[in-house]
Amino acid sequence: TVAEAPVPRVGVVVFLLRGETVLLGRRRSSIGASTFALPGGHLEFGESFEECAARELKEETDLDLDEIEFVTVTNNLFLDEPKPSHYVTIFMRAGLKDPDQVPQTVEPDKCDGWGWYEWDNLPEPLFWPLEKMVRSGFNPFPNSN
Ligand code: 8DG
Ligand code: MG
Ligand code: MG
Repeated sequence: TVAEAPVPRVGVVVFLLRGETVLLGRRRSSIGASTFALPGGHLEFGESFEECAARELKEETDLDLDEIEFVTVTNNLFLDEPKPSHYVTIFMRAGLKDPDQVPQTVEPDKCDGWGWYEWDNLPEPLFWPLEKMVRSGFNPFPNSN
């Protein structure tokens, strides 16, 4: 079979905020393996950003989201990867429907586990699209910019 021409894909990821903290997990996926990243995944045909965010969070953490809203978008080229990729990444923000809900590692093949981190004490290394935003001074907490 002939390899298909690569195309840009859409990723939807979530700044899930709880008090002063944000949810991050260490990736096991090929792109960004062993770096800390936001939960999220690929936009499916016909989905809204909010629907994708809620679905991916449920699939990856079993958490239920509340007050999901769009924050920003970035264009990310992963051309040096074994399988070169291009993602338009949609960053959403949300809270927990139930603040006592605990994130589960539903996909241990894709993520080592989830943790809550303070924005000024983030783990390293961060997945570089997120690292780039942090370095530019971006802050996901409302009323902080
Ligand atoms: P799926 O099969 O569940 O749909 O996808 P996934 O396996 O969960 O996809 P993913 O890699 O977690 O997310 C899709 C892409 O989004 C990822 O390959 C690159 C882009 N992306 C960023 N930043 C981040 C981030 O902080 N977290 C996640 N999960 N993806 C990100 O550019
Ligand atoms: Mg996923
Ligand atoms: Mg994912």
